[in-house]
Amino acid sequence: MTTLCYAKKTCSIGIHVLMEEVGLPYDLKIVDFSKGEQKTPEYKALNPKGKVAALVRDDGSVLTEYAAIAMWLAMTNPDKKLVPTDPEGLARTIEAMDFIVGTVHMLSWRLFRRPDAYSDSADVHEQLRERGMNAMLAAFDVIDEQLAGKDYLMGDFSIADTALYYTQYWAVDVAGWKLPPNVQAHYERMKTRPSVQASRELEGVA
Ligand SMILES: N[C@@H](CCC(=O)N[C@@H](CS)C(=O)NCC(=O)O)C(=O)O
Repeated sequence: MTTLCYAKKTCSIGIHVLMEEVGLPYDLKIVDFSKGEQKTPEYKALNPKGKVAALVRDDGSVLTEYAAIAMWLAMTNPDKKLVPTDPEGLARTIEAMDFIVGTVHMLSWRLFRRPDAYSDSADVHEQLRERGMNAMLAAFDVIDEQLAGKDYLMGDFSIADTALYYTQYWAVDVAGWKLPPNVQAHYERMKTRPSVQASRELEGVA
């Protein structure tokens, strides 16, 4: 059975939502970051990057990287309509996901959360955190404009929305920031989806 390797409060929550959207049986394997399990030889044998999410598929092969996993789930379950199929819609979905994973997550949130990864000087960590926060809030302003007049990033729900969802979770539930109005409304809308509710319950997220 397909197994999702996940860690609580991480970007894997977005893939977890997609597993629920797909609706097929799957297993969950928790990777406990508090015990450093992502860096153990056992886990690195599975994913040498030492990161989540990782998806172990029926044939034993492992898929990593948010956009790749999301796209594979969408394309192997076409009846769920998780990604537009026309060239413009597909390109726009990748555009939105790349911005969220590359800019909101990797360039902004990581700087806010892990300033120690960028400098050994503890005296600049607060400044780096502030830069990360400002970059993330500026990125949400861009997304806010994209969401104007729409329920979801592509109009209809798609894999881009679950990427946005995990960054919204961090901004609101972890950092306590205020989101711009359309992004906040989108987050509330996401939380009404049974897939989001199920994944939150399974991960013990309030
Ligand atoms: N570009 C990767 C990022 C994956 C990633 O950074 N995951 C974080 C959790 S949000 C992780 O596993 N961090 C483990 C660590 O830094 O030790 C993706 O899109 O999946």
